[in-house]
Amino acid sequence: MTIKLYDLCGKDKDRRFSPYCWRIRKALQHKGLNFETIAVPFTGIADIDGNGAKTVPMVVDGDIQITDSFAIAEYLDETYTDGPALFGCESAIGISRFVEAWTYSALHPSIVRMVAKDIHDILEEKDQTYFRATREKALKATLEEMHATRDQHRTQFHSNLLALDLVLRQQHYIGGNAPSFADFIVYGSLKWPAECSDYDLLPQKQRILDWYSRLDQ
Ligand SMILES: N[C@@H](CCC(=O)N[C@@H](CS)C(=O)NCC(=O)O)C(=O)O
Repeated sequence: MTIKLYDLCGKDKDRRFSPYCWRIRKALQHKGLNFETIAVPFTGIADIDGNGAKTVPMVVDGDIQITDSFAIAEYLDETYTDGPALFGCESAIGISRFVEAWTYSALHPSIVRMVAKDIHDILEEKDQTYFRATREKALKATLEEMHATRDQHRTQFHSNLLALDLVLRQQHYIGGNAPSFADFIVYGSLKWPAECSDYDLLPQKQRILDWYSRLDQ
């Protein structure tokens, strides 16, 4: 049976820019599983299952329905044991939790401020109103204010990526010799601005650019 992945979209339904949904798209591809994506705008999330879902990704696999990208990855590894692993062992789950928290706390605050206005501009009107209201409240600045200071956030973002550059001096992937869910977490966060903005925010660090392009296939 084909797995369904509910995936955030812009006004153009082919515009998919959610970092969390990209993690799961990569995880499904990595495991060689058949899946289809279903485009959902911000204001359509609550209607996905008629149950008031709050976030995407949501994966539906037969009778199973799961939200939260990390829980989905754990489910896929536990259920589909034949394909390549996303974690492989208990400690990899624990370390991936650290990578998830690092990505959320060290990368996302700069990324969202650099591209919030660009995200707004690719949404349909109803979503634009929702996005502006929720993000301006959460980030305590208007989309235009964030846009005006995005070069400062890029400087901060580049210094926060030092940890990734240091790891890639030792190995090809965060997970070692092969990609794992930890790589997909960080990759998804860099794919997010690439899919919703023309702003050039990746650092000119060859190891990071090479790692990103190996995953971006
Ligand atoms: N912890 C969740 C976070 C998912 C999340 O925040 N998704 C965003 C899209 S990138 C969302 O659905 N936001 C809904 C909203 O802002 O109303 C996960 O890992 O799946």
